[in-house]
Amino acid sequence: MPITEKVTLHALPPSHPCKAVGAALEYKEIEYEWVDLPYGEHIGMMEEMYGEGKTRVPGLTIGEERVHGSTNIFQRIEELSPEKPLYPEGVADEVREAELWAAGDLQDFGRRVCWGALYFRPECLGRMNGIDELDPAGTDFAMKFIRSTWKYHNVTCEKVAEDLGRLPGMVDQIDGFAEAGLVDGENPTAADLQIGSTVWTLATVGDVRPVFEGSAAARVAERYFGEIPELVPAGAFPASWVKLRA
Ligand SMILES: N[C@@H](CCC(=O)N[C@@H](CS)C(=O)NCC(=O)O)C(=O)O
Repeated sequence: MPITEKVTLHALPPSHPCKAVGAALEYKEIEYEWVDLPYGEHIGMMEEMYGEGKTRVPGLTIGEERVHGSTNIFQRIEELSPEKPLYPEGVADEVREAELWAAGDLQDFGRRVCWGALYFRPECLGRMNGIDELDPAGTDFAMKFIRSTWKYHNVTCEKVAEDLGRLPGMVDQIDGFAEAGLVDGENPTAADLQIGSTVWTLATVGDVRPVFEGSAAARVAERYFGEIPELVPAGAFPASWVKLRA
């Protein structure tokens, strides 16, 4: 049964789970409006729409219905629009498990590595909006903002170095998902879209791009989210932190 009610995705522009939801709606051919909320004000606006404590994006309204969080949204649109399944028969539970991992562990990892790299190259913060290099005043602002993200996401150099050490294993794990038929097949699964959107974001960091080379993770990121620009040039992290795949 096609969805006939108005569908609106409440998002923040660089958010990887929002991009995953957008890609799922497009794949399902569900017409929707993407609404970017103003950063900062998004907290109150989200709570007003989705309920107390639901401050983060994405949220999806389907007529009067409110669905909060990417994994709830994926599940709901699958129920409402089961054609072109995101959880294919036979591997549905395994796909869901891989999706939950991607929306949890991998997503957080993406935040720490990206904000981690930008700390060392704050003048690159505008690149996601097409500004190649911020001017000195812009860089002052960027430094303050990036420091606030470190505090918010509990980023430390110790954690980032540990994350970078774990990354080759995570890329291998995604190759394992591909071998098990959970991702990188003919049609996208929920796991493809959740993994792909975070890997796309991660691979904008020049230092970690080589870790993805030739992997299923890189293939799904590019296939579903397009060519990956280098937003933070290689050399941001101390070289000894970066580990390649064996
Ligand atoms: N795992 C959740 C994560 C939601 C989340 O952390 N969203 C971020 C954007 S990627 C957000 O709203 N950040 C702003 C904030 O925390 O206030 C999901 O997939 O829905």
